Amino acid sequence: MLTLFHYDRTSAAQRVRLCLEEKSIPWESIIVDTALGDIDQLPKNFYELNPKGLVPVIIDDNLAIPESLVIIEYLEEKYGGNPKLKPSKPEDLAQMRLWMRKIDEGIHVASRTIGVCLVNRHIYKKKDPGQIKKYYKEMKDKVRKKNDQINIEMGIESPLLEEAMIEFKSLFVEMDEHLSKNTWLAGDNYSLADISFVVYLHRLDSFMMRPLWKDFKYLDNWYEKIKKRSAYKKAIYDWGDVTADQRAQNGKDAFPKILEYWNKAK
Ligand SMILES: N[C@@H](CCC(=O)N[C@@H](CS)C(=O)NCC(=O)O)C(=O)O
Repeated sequence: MLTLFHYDRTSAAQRVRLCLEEKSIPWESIIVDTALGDIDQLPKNFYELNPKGLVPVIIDDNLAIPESLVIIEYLEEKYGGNPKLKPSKPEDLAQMRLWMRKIDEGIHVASRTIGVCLVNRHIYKKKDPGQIKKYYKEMKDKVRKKNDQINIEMGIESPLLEEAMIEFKSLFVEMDEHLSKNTWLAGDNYSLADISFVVYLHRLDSFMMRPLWKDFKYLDNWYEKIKKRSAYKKAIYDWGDVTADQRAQNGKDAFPKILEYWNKAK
């Protein structure tokens, strides 16, 4: 059976779970949660599965695959079935991939920035400093490490947080404009593109930031529609989020500053 390494609230693994649940692919769960700063949670051979040491990773037929966007395309190709999550027309497929590229081009990093500035930095401060030092010593992605250092030090005053909000606003403007003329992001049906982005709306929503996009009605309707899918409940809500209360509280506290960044962005 397919194995997924993941934890409750990770946006990258949420999209893999969304895909697995949409297609009713049987899978078994292995929780690997280093996000609160405890690198000892990594299984011993984990770097062989993913040299970056991050989740999600799947193991399917003895093959280990990291990177959520690669995994979900693999699942679509390997398991097919219903619903089909990839458009058939080449032009729609190109559009799906163009949307998805934005994630690795900056959106995922922007999402981590928001998380570190609002929540992780507060959690890390309460941990044993030796443990956090080890966590960062082992971190393979140097850009991630550098960004985290700035975000931990500066919190909501971090210039990276302002950039992250600008990035999200420009994404949401583009999505809203597209969704004003189309039901889904790529082609006529729900696809991997929709799955890939909805997890970030869920993330911002968990920070109580949904009022930011209240005027983007096409985007908000799209979000509402996806949340009603039964796979969404299984993949997102049923797994929960151990940091939910802190996320909601810190998000509310930071909202005036977040709104200031949001309103400054074009
Ligand atoms: N580009 C990767 C990003 C993976 C990633 O950022 N994973 C995060 C969770 S969303 C993680 O493993 N975090 C653990 C940590 O921060 O220690 C993907 O799409 O799979």
